[in-house]
Amino acid sequence: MKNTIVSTLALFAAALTAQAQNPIISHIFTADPSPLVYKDTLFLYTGHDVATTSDTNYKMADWHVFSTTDMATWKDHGAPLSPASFSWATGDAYAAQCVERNGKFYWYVSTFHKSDSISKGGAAIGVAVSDSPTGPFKDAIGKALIVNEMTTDNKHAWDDIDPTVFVDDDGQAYLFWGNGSCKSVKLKENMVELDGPISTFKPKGFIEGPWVYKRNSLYYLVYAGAGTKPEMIEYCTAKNINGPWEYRGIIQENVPNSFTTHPGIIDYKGKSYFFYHNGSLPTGGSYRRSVCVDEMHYNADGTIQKIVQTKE
Ligand code: FUB
Repeated sequence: MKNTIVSTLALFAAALTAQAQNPIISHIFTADPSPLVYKDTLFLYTGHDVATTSDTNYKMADWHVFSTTDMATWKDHGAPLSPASFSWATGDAYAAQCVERNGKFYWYVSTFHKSDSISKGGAAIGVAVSDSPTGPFKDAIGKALIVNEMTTDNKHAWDDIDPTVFVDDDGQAYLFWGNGSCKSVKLKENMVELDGPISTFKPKGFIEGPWVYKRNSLYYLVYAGAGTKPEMIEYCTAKNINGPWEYRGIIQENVPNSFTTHPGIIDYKGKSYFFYHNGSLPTGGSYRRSVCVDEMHYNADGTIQKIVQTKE
């Protein structure tokens, strides 16, 4: 009887909490969250930091998938994709986003191009495809979708990272990405070919990590910016996906113990959620980050209220 009461109370407490403690993934280090709702499930695609505490740069081995149906328990589906899945790629698994279209799942990733006849190397964006949100995924086109070149001083150019894909109500898909400036291009209906010229623009404070979506006919461009360092999350809105983008302010201040943060926004079961990462796990830091989530709220005019970062 006593056990029954204890477990009933535990269930009641869990229902009241209805959200896991932050960071929501604690058995590995995760970064650059990208949520996707498919049917009744929220899938979360993340990067995977494997740097040691003495490393002074990123080491990101692969991309992971997690899922939840209650925002409290997260199932780890492993790492169905890594730079090694792309024959043309080498190096680290930077930020990525998976979107669904017509029952297929397209995972846009940032990594690096090998030095070959196509490129002298540098940041590049690829796309993998699967019939299932948890994979198996394979390179959709056998080459980079967006490929950069070394700069003249032989350093990697950083422009071509952090893809986000948005499919508008009329079916037109757009790829946004960038570091330093933001770039956008239309995608063909097959989701794996560009459909027109690339536009480049500079939202106020923009550093990297764009996330594009639409709510009540208003387009949102949320990104990691640097009003001060380390990064904060800022955003613009527009009545047209091609802009002009109006700067609307900061929605998340610096996060604990990480230079970067990275937005991922989704509505699920009647609530809006803001995913990001910080370095708050024991032994965590800028290269050992952890994905978190907090509820987000809009004002009546569509502006976003400041995110309250919680531990629970
Ligand atoms: O995870 C590596 C880089 O850090 C991402 O590409 C950026 O958005 C930042 O989160």
